[in-house]
Amino acid sequence: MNKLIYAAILLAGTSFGIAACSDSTNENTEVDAGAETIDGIEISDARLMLPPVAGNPAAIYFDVTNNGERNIAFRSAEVEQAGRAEVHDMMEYDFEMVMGEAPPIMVETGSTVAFEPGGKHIMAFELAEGFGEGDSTEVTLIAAGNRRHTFEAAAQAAGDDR
Ligand SMILES: [Cu+2]
Repeated sequence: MNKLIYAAILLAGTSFGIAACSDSTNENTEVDAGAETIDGIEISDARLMLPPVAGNPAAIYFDVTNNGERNIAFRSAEVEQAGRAEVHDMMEYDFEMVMGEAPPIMVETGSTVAFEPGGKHIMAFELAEGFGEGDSTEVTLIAAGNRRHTFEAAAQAAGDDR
């Protein structure tokens, strides 16, 4: 019950509604659950920067472009090779820039939002044992209505060119 109310509030607060949700069920005809995509969403330059110290979280960067007809707000993320993931942004706190969990990230139709060092990123905690340079993982951006867009990100060693 609480979940339903929460979803209704989220839908009310964004510019897409029930129609957008029913669209996505029609699109999801692929068999592989890992190949979920949202029409019009394109990801480029995806990479996962391994932490300099093993056991620390990794940061995932990419550009997300919305060529679809509706604005879309991504609220959370999942990373296959990590125990959990959070969407982070840098914000000023006590005169210093610190990272913290970001509010839903709006990608307006026709625009690109950069997840990049010093800005928005996906933080991947508890990386799978043995996951390292040259490996890749599925990353899923999740929008309201549990619409999911999955892409691959390859791991780069800390200190590599970001
Ligand atoms: Cu972070």
